Amino acid sequence: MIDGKKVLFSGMQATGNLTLGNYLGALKNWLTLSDEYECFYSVVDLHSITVRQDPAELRSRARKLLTLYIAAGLDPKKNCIYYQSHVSCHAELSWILNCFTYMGELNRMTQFKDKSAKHADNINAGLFTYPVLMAADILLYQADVVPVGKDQLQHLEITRDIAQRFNAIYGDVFTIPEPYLGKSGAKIMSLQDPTKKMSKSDENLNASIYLMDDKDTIIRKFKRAVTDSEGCVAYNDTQLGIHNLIDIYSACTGKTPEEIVKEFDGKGYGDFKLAVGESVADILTPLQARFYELEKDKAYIDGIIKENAEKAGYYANKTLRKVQKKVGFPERIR
Ligand code: ATP
Ligand code: LTN
Repeated sequence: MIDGKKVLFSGMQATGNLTLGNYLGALKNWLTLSDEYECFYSVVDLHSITVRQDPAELRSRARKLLTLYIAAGLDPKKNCIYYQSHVSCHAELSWILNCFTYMGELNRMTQFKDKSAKHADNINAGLFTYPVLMAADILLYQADVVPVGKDQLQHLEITRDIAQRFNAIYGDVFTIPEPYLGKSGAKIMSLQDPTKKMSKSDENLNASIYLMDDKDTIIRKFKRAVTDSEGCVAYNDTQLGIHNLIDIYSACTGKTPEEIVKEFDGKGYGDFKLAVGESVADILTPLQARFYELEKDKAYIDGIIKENAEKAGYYANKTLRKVQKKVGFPERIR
């Protein structure tokens, strides 16, 4: 608890350009939770170097991501928006938690298996202990809830196991976090293959809507979206492409799938796709305008970065000092 409020932690990696999936599945949920909780939203750059990065590009993407958090509507005065690498407690707690995590547990992580298959030439120890760093992120702030997509549930589970193991030995040190899975837009699928999730690392640029795509590009990508030959807008498990478009339209307009099916009764896919594209552009255009405005104001963004790193550092330090004491490190002499 901070000032009587429960604590929320979440983060995103600055790898690749954010997609509509990231926005509807993650960022949009963050916005709705930001009044109820004391929120920490991190740009998790320590995690990013588990795969090779170009240094200049990583720095630039990380700043863009941090700016996007604000452009998407997160108030940086109320939400602690910061770079993970600016708070060294993350790495320090991660080391300690490594000593309370078993190889066998980490071996089971599906993300590790997927990523090591994808980066077979660089299966580094950081990729293996990635979930421990994630546990450190969450536990440092004594987070009660962690909004994540389904793909991260396994990492949340290991975070809870590590915390419970630590608490069983040393007493109630860590809050045990709960995952938070949003309702609408839980999983946005690829526009080119509706059995696959929309992903920022998809090589097919038509498969994903990027948050920075202009209106014409958005409309064009929706026009090309893979559907089926049924020819009617219906919400079922066989018309996967249309199902996905209904989910997107619903998330952007607040209309229910039933209302949408009624709205497009008797109309062709062309009309529907155009409406979906327009509803997405209506959300992304103002977000982009805010982003470009913010990006110009270097001093303002720098101020936020500094202030929030200090705020995050204050809370993170409190937990880290407690943990260091519990495990038996000597007290600091002041
Ligand atoms: P990558 O393509 O590199 O695997 P990603 O697009 O899956 O990346 P992440 O950085 O792993 O993005 O995820 C950031 C957040 O966005 C997570 O909470 C994740 O669950 C959510 N997210 C990512 N893709 C989607 C999607 N298609 N639908 C809903 N949520 C998503
Ligand atoms: N692994 C997450 C990003 C992430 C995160 C976290 C999410 C790192 N640390 C702590 C929630 C809480 C991802 O790839 N989406």
